[in-house]
Amino acid sequence: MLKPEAFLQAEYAARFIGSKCPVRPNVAVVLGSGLGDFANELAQPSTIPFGEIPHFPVSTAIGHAGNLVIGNFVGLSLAVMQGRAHFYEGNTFAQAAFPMRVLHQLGVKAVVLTNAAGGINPQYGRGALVMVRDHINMMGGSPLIGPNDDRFGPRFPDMTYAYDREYRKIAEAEAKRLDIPYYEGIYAAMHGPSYETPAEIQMLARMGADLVGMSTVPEVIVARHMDVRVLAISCVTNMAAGLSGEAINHEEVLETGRRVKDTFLALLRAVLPKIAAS
Ligand code: CYT
Repeated sequence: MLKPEAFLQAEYAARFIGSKCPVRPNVAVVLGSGLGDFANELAQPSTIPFGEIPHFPVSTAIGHAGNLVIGNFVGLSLAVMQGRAHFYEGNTFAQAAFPMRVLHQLGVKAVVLTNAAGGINPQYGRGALVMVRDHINMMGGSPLIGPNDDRFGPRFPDMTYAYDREYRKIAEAEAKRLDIPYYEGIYAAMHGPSYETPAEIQMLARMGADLVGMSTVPEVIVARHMDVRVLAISCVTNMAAGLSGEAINHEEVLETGRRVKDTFLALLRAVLPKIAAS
């Protein structure tokens, strides 16, 4: 539910962050489960725990540090969210995506959203990197429900080009150049927190989904509401329920995230300057 006070709250949170940190970021990265180490790459970092930022939702998920880190990265001013808040943690969709509002207020025009996802497409394997081309929102709600605030964006935002084609092409070109295997796919978002059943995965497969996860979509909707450009990259941390003959556990999800960390880092290092310049 988009609350009438959200705009003022985003301004207030941005002013708080501005008081802690001299750098004005232009690009933001959100790091999913097991991928949080990228924040250590920033030079002259200012680290602010989510819990200190006014109105920020708190992330309790295991594998999420829960810090906003702002600093320099290969010549860019970058804001990195080490973890994110989810709907399944008891946040509304609008709360879960509120950090997008604050980042936009700070001057961010582009976000790179990363996540750990289950692989539905049988071509994928554990550790595969997938550039998200589109999504299917199966979470059962939207962060924009409620009176629209025209200061953020329109009542009915277009979602045709939610996942920026130019950014995706940049990411794919850089992956190719670095010899990093990648796929392009459609991400289905479920609200969780239980992993899906095999029958749900069969349903999602028939709908055309290649990946399944429990995040990202509220943030994409809110980013597009404000015309912030989006690149989303999923790491297939496990094959989805019923596809591998094994049960899914969060430890496996985190372990795969750690295993692909260096590859992911190399890709981000190559992609971020290019999307900042485009
Ligand atoms: N895996 C994951 N479903 C999965 O199978 N990381 C999220 C949702």
